[in-house]
Order: sequence, then C-alpha cells, then structure tokens
Amino acid sequence: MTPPPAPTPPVAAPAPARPASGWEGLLPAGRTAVMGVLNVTPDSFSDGGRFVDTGAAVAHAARLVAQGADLLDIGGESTRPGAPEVPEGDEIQRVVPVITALRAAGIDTPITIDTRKAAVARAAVQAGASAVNDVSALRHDPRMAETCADLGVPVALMHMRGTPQTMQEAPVYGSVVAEVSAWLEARMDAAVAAGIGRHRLCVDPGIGFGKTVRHNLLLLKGLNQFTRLGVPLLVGTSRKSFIGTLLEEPDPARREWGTAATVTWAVAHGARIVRVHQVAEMAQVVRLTDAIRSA
Ligand code: PMM
Repeated sequence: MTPPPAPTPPVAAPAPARPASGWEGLLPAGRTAVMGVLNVTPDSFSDGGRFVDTGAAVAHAARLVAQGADLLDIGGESTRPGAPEVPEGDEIQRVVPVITALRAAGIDTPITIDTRKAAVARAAVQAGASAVNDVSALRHDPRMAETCADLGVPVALMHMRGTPQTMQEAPVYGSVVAEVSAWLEARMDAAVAAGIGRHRLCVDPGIGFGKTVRHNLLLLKGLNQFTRLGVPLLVGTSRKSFIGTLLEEPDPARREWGTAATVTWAVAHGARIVRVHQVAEMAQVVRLTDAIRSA
C-alpha cells in the first residue's frame, strides 16, 4: 500500500507589495511641493472668471507648469464663503475638457481635482487626474469615500466647519489647533475604514474655511502639531481674506507679499505641499525656505 502523501507545508503568503500610488509617489523627493491653483469657475474669490474658457485654462496651466508647479489643482466649483453649489454635470463640463487637453498636450504634471462630488472625481480621474482634493473631507457626497477607494488615488482631506454657505457664521473653537487636528484624525479613520489606504491620505487645516482671522493665525502658529498625524500636510493660504484683513488690502491679487510670509512660515513648520496662485514667485520662496531648513 502506498503511504498517503505527506501534507504540503504551508507556504507563507508573500507580503502584499505596498502600492506606489500614495502621495509620496506624486511629490518631488526632498523638497516642498508647489501646488498651482487653476479655478475653472466664474466666481472664485481671487481668480474667478479668468479661466472659464478651456483654451485660457489650458494656457494658464501650462504657464504654471513652466513656472515650477509640481502639482496642478483644478477646480470647477468655487468654495468662497456663500458660494452657491454647482450641479455636478456643470462641474464636469468645466474641468474634464481642461484635464483632457492638458494630457493631450503632453503635460504630465500630477493633477488634483478639487471637488466634493464623486461623479466629478471619477470623471476627472478617468480624464487623467491623479488625486482628489476634497474640501469637505469626504463628507459632502455620501459616495465620495467609496469612489476614491475604488479609483485608488491619493486624497486630500481638508477641515471645514459647516459648508461654504454657512462656514463663516461666527465660528467658535475651544482650542482651534487641537479641535481641527482631532477632526482630521477622525476623517482619516473614516477614510481608512472606507478602504483608502493611509499612505493615500494627506491633511489640510483648511485656512479660511470656518475660521476667524485669529483662528487662521493660531492654526499657522501651531502648524507643526499637524505633522503628528503622520501623513503629508497641505496648506493653502494664498491670497486669502485674513491676509487682506491684516494688510488692509481688498484686492486679492495684491496680497502676494503677505502670501509669501505665510508660505515661508508653512514650509518652515512642516508643510509638505503649499497651494498657491502665483507659482513663479512662491516656488522661489519655497526653494529658499527649503534651503535654509535643510542647511
Ligand atoms: N482653498 C480653496 C479651495 N480649495 N483646497 C485645499 N486643500 N486647501 C485650501 O486651502 C483650499 C482648497 C479656496 O481658494 P481658491 O478660491 O483660491 O481656490
């Protein structure tokens, strides 16, 4: 009688390879990334109406890349205080032709789609966007978290109190840094629970979103505390109204020196990505601050 075959020893399952699809795969190594803003909207607070036309938007995006943008953040819905919501079909019509044209022109700079809507995120990624920037941190659209998990792209989670319609109604915090940080941590947990790997997340304290001037200053002052969350930190101060208030400068386009101060501070205190309108100038600011930091 032939003996029964020896049981096969269990084969250790190979460790799953860590997908190279997180934020670090999109960002330049060893220096702070400059995210150039491209709003394809009629009403964003600082550049609204300038790039509604696809040709003008593509030309501006190409200019931002030539000036040193490491990422392009393209949005089709203004999130300025009180802005009305844009139907998703209109938002898709604004952003997808721009993304398609940029990719057709051979511009391969990573594009983040600035949207709160799952259908827009999906259409933008299908057209060539590389990541999703959601100012509602996946709260606005109940399908957003599962869509981002399914698309397998990096996601930026930004803090906002309420919605763009309500966020500036007398915001109150106990300790703004502690509260925003705990909130972002909870949103990270929700994203991970929805199937978005931690390496695919970055966080943003949401400067100007449901904050007074003092809250914005305290968030910047305490910025390095957000690095404890263990994911890249994105900071967007460019031309925002707290700079206008402090400098008594109503024209957003004339807030660049104030923006430069905040970008320097953000880079020195842990920002991995800075979101700016004036890329050529801010890329210089970032380069010098990086050089001092790493000397
Ligand atoms: N600010 C605006 C829009 N999107 N996204 C992130 N992650 N962080 C920001 O600070 C941010 C954003 C509003 O500014 P805009 O009207 O100039 O785009």
